[in-house]
Amino acid sequence: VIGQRRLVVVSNRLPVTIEAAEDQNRLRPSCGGLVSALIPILDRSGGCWVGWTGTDQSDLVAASVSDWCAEKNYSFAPVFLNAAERSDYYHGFSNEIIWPLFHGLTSRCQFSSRYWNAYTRVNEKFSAAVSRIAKAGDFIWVHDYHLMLMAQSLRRRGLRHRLAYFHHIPFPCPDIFETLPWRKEVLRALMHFNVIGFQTARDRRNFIACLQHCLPGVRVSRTNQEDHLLVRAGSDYASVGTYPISIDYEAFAQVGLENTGDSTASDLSGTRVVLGVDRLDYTKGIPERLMAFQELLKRRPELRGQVTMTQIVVPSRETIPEYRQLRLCIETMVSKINGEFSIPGWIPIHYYYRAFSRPELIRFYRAAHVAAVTPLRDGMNLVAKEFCASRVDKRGVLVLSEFAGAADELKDGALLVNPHDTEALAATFDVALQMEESEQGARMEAMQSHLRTHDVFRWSELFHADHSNASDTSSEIPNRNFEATAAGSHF
Ligand code: ADQ
Repeated sequence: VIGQRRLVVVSNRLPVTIEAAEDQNRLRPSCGGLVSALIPILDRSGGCWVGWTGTDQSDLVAASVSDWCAEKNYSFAPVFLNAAERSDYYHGFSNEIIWPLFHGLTSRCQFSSRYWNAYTRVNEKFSAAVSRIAKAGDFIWVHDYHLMLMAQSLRRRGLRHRLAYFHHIPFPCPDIFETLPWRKEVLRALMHFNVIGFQTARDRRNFIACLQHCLPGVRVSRTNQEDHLLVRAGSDYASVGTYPISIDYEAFAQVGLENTGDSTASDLSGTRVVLGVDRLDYTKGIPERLMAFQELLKRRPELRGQVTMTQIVVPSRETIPEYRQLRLCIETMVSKINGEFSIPGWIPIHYYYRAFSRPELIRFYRAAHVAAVTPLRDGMNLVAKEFCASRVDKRGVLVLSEFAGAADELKDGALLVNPHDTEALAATFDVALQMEESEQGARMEAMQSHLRTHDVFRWSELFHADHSNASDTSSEIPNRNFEATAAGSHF
């Protein structure tokens, strides 16, 4: 319950991964930013999570996911997808169109109307699942780009709840967004939500600019909150705001304290460690980072034997050929660099391709001298925040891509870099490795003091408060000074 309302989270996947066996399914928690952020909220407030099981229709799976919740504060409402839906809605529209397009990588997009048709059908399917479980007064909170059409289809089903949407990934500028053949349909559907949240002011500005560019007649009005606007498109009104997502800060800080003095991971080799922790994805800039580390070893031969890179990759989207190719590319690079630079007793890159538990990840964070969080583009990036929260010793340097949403909040403490600039990235690793402890402490304190007060619970409370205040109908909108905005007006 959030406020007085039951929380209903809707996202593409449930937060569990199911490994099917003949007579029994094994379930384990999924890894990824959305799950990391929402689980602490559901743990605390209870509620219901509507999402795909990752499987076809199955009674056995339905029973397993319900068993999983038996000791939890929340329940699951499973959605099942068949092979065609998985291929065209998930692999196709979501992962081959929206994901690359919204990260600015248009050349990777495979536009197809078959994908679009499947996307609309699956959004309907999710709406049917929500309609089945929705009760009056629920706080229905839809998450991410897989489900941008949901409010429209819920309205068609007659649902009258206020509906909230949070967009976890970047929102592109009009020059990129306009290449989407279904640009108007997507924007019109989004405008059926009452509250729409973005990670950064830049994403929110891009969304408004896309509305102005693609939907003539859109009106925008400022509110008394700096980062919030009220938008009108036809008879639809939405409050559009910036809500940078965060982490359960104390959970990372406390595990860190329990582990003080525990020297695992990198300390084994006695070298200084540059750490990367990423989901397998081409947006995370892993090959670019490896290249920069190689450049550092070339440029500063005296660091050989002194510095190690630990790169952890959690498997993701493994059934998609592009992701399998990326894995191969990373593993080939790791092996080439290790082949070229290893000396007896020292290997330059320690590479792990698997998921770790929270305490294990925290040990890696604590043992690192430098965290290299260098995505080519990222909605937020929670690894950057988790690293800072784990550093109860106030040591360690965050090297952060200027294209991660987290850069907005952490720019005073992190060393910001352009991940495409190999030489600059190598030089930044060098600066980070040489940084005095006093400067490390001051920078870490600046980041921690922000994160301590801007944790994931605050994020959810702010969203909920705005959802509660949002207007249901146009008659509730106060007499505002809506600006008949031409494309190019800045908000
Ligand atoms: P992701 O792209 O999944 O999230 P991110 O925010 O970095 O990216 O979250 C990754 C999560 O996975 C972290 O919580 C991390 O601890 C976990 N993780 C990574 N490697 C792991 C491993 N080997 N074992 C276990 N856990 C691992 C999307 C957007 C982001 C946005 C989030 C939340 O792409 O930009 O920050 O949603 O909105």
